[in-house]
Amino acid sequence: MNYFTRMIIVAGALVPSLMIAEKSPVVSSPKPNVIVIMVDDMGYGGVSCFDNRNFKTPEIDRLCAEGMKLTDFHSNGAVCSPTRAALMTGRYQQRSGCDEVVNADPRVPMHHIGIHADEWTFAEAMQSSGYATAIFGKWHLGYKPEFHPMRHGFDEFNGFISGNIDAHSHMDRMRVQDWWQGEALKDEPGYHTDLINKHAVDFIERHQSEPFFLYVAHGTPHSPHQARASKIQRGPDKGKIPDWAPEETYSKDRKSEDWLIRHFILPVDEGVGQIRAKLEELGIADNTIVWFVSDNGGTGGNFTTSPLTKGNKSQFYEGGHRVPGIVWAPGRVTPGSVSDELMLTFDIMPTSLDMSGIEAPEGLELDGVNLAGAIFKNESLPHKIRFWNMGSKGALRDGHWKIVVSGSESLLFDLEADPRETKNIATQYPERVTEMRRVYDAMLEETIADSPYTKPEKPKSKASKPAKKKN
Ligand SMILES: [Ca+2]
Repeated sequence: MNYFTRMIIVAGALVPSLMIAEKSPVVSSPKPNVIVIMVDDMGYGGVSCFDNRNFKTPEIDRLCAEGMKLTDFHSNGAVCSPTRAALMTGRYQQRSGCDEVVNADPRVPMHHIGIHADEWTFAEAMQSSGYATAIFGKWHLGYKPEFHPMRHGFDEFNGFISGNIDAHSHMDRMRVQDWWQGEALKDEPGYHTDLINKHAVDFIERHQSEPFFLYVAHGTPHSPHQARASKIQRGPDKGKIPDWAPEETYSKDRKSEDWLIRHFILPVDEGVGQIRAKLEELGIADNTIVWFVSDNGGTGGNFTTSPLTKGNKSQFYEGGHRVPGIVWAPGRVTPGSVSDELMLTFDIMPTSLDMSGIEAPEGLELDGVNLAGAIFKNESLPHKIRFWNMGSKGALRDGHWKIVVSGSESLLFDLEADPRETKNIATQYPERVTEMRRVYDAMLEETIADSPYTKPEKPKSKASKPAKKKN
């Protein structure tokens, strides 16, 4: 049991007896349904079954209590687009050239990059195997028509391309209307989370008798932070409360520090409950696997960071990429089980492909691994080394050892002895640091070589500054 499991149990979020529940048999069923629910900018402190000390998230907690809690689950990126590229390709985001945030501003070079037509995506793989496929919510993998989700294996799309939109007016931060229905830019009135939930449940209902792959990509709790009854922040109706806004029910105390975030996150929690209830109502829960993950760590402004982890979004300390991870699969996953195995976003695709009997095209090697043994049988995974990078910053994990890289500097942490990364012990282990840095540099060089893009050179005066983290 590692520090994170221990601390979570101490915090009372899990009943320890659940952890020793008997193993469930693995049900062998062809083409199980796959649902990936991805929240945006939610750190370890975002849900109460992990470390939310401010309020409860009952439906997500129920998913966790009935499924497996992944205590060492990490987003591939410390910001939005890179993690989403890794999810969609099963590979390090450097290979698809989507290793930085796709920017909403057309004057910025990173506005024009996106997921290349040559990529073999998660959705394409599932679609080609007879799955109905849909994404509802945030795409954030490029603005050009060739980057659109409908060109990358999705049959259906209701949502947005940008890194964030106004929850009501659906305008991005450049004040551009950004709500799509399929390939058409066409608004739908409603609070973004409610629209995503509605479409997800409707899609499940319509495809109950065939295998489906559903990507539920919430824009919450990314800024702008808006509850259902919050004012519109962007567009001609700025300052108004939308007609459709219902009365808030979770708390009347608007003075409470977490009021806004509570009312922002709990509609997502409701949606998780609606999805689970619909699967059970239709009798397809035992042939469905639901993943609940975040795309990067929390921000100070959304109160989802956790004192169990250091740092936050855009950083390569644990707070930037160690995120809540849950897998729920009745009959397959032991209820209340916990896995301390190191897992990353890009492992979800190879795990799903294996379960559905889909093989990658010849010559294509995925970086992610099949997690089936860990999540269905609670087995240990083979040892693996993992890296994170954006610009001049990054990290490398080798077992419980981790280096955090900034330019030419490498800090060393022992996550077993020091999970909060408080003591840089690089000077005590110079040979280990040198070797881990060598591996980091080699992995970065090898993956970037696959990128279809030549990155624009950054002005030298800014080379040592932190990478832009907007969005
Ligand atoms: Ca994000």
